[in-house]
Amino acid sequence: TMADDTKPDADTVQVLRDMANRLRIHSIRATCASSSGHPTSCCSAAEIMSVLFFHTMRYKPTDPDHPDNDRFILSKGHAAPVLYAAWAEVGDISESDLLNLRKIHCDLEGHPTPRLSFVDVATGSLGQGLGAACGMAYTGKYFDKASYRVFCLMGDGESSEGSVWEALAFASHYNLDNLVAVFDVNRLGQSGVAPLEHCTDIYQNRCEAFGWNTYLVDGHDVEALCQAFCQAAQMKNKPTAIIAKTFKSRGIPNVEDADSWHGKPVPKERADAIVELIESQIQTNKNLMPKPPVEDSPQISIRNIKMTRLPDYKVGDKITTQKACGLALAKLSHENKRVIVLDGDTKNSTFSEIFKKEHPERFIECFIAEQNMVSVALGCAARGRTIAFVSTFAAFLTRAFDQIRMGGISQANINLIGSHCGVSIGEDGPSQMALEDLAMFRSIPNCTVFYPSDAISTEHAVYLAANTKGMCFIRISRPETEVIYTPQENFEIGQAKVIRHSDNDKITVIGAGVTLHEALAAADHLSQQGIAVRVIDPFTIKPLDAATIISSAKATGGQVITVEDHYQEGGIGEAVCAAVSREPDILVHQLAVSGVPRSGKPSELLDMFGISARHIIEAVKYTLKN
Ligand SMILES: Cc1ncc(C[n+]2csc(CCOP(=O)(O)OP(=O)(O)O)c2C)c(N)n1
Ligand SMILES: *[C@@H]1O[C@H](CO)[C@@H](O)[C@H](O)[C@H]1NC(C)=O
Ligand SMILES: *[C@@H]1O[C@H](CO)[C@@H](O)[C@H](O)[C@H]1NC(C)=O
Repeated sequence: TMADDTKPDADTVQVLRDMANRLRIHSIRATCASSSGHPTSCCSAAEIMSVLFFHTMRYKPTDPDHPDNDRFILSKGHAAPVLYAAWAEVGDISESDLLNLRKIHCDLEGHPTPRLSFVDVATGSLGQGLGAACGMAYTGKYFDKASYRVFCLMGDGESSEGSVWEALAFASHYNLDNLVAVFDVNRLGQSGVAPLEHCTDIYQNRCEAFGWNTYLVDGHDVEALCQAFCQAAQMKNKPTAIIAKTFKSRGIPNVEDADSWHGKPVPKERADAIVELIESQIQTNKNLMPKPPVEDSPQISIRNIKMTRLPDYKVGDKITTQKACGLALAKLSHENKRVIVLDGDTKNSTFSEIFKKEHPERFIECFIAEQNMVSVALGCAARGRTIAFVSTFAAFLTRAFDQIRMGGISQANINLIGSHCGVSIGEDGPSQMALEDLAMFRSIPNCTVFYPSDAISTEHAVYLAANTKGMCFIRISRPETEVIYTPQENFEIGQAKVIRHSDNDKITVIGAGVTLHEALAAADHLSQQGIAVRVIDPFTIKPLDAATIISSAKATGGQVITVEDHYQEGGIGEAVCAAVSREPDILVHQLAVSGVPRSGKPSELLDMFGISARHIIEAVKYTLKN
């Protein structure tokens, strides 16, 4: 009954207190064993963790990633030992394994990663957990329409991150009443005090200003915590913030609330005495079991999505890959109910509005908060609940690079679509031009990077991304370009297309997006002068089809020209150089954008920045002369 939930009986209160102290002891022991880690950050949160894991949250202890379970995100990821301690007390980790914290063969890493079944998203880069929690809560409320709830534990220091406030705004805008954020206000950060110290009322006022229901509690009072969590569960239409006043290193004499103890294990020679003191406060050895979840999330499948109709374009049609991408998402939406799209107020530029028109209930407007948008997508995709596509200008994804990087560490299944790449967007000028995005996404482990050059290949890129594990990036362009493939053409990741070739090709030109069309124009021009050029569309920049590139290069005298609407650093040319680096007889000449571009017509910019057909023709002639 509700009365039971609100007011745990005296026995339960004592067991929860004792559990908090057990979590402290595990955290102290584990960090001593590894001679590193953050026991002091664990100790401030011990009661919060005890109450969440043994009183509030509903989940299956033997099945940590069950879809019906309540979710927990440790946004202050450096407190990982207390999370591992909780799962040890639940029974999912052996107590002896806790002492392998941070060791090379143990998955109990310094900060949580999804190598562990109870971790949905990697944390440790501060300020990102709440955004992911928002994605899980949005998914629970609007897609799964299920009972599970989402809890996120944050530090006061990390709350200086702007991304925290992006997430706070998102959660109240979407009435995420299944979401609870706990602020562990222990006054201290890493190198000194957090800016608001113990002014918990300021946190409360700010959260209320952001539209949240709030409770101020003593974060070491398990009864107060139980009550606040229970009240949060009754709250309709608003997310709840629990502002918990705590003390860093709580329970460790001379260390509690003291400066200069962040990220330090207690001195080895004091560890036994500290543990004995904490142990002496434990009065019970009763074990609590978590409440089982309500089993009401739907059975879903997100695998093996088929293209049931061929693409509806004819060779020679003119359409931008941006529009083709929006149309492809709309088409994909009919093949699987769990396809969702997130956009950051650019839906009528990226054409994701075409998807929205078909399925408004599966479109999340994330407003102009790209970091949060990426974190929300990570949360939506966690536990395989959705196939999430994020779309915005590729240039604006760069501000979410840290979130993207953390998505890579999470081995997350999200798909990012970056529009308006390169100087070819024209008049809007350099602030809107993505010229670094390939470098960024190529550097993400296991990220598949698609760079389609026409509408047909764009549609295939979208379908392949939906079916590909790990992160995918699709780079799409603003100018209209001709459809060059037939509807029957088949596309595979890592398989380039040789789209122009003859027996006496003198050189291989590799372009993608608009520059592929420049390369084709150059090849046409050169063929009139009797110079045959081989032209390759790489389709995916990562993985890159090295075999096709090398065999083409060898067939054309070892001469290769790359041309890209991107900076040289980290772009297609460098990817090709890496692919041929063990081939002594292949020479790569790179054409890429350099310097700071400006406003102008797309064709003027392609020419001014050295990547137009004219420059390709010049480069071919220069190469063949030398
Ligand atoms: C984005 C980011 N910046 C800096 C750090 C380094 N760092 C790790 S913990 C920490 C202090 C965190 O303070 P707080 O959020 O109050 O957590 P506490 O340990 O006090 O509970 C810092 C600066 C980080 N992990 N992530
Ligand atoms: C997007 O929509 C707004 C509102 O209808 C309109 O003013 C704007 O011009 C549109 N932008 C583009 C690029 O179509
Ligand atoms: C991820 O990348 C590593 C290193 O390149 C590779 O060995 C592995 O096969 C990749 N995994 C997947 C699923 O692509």
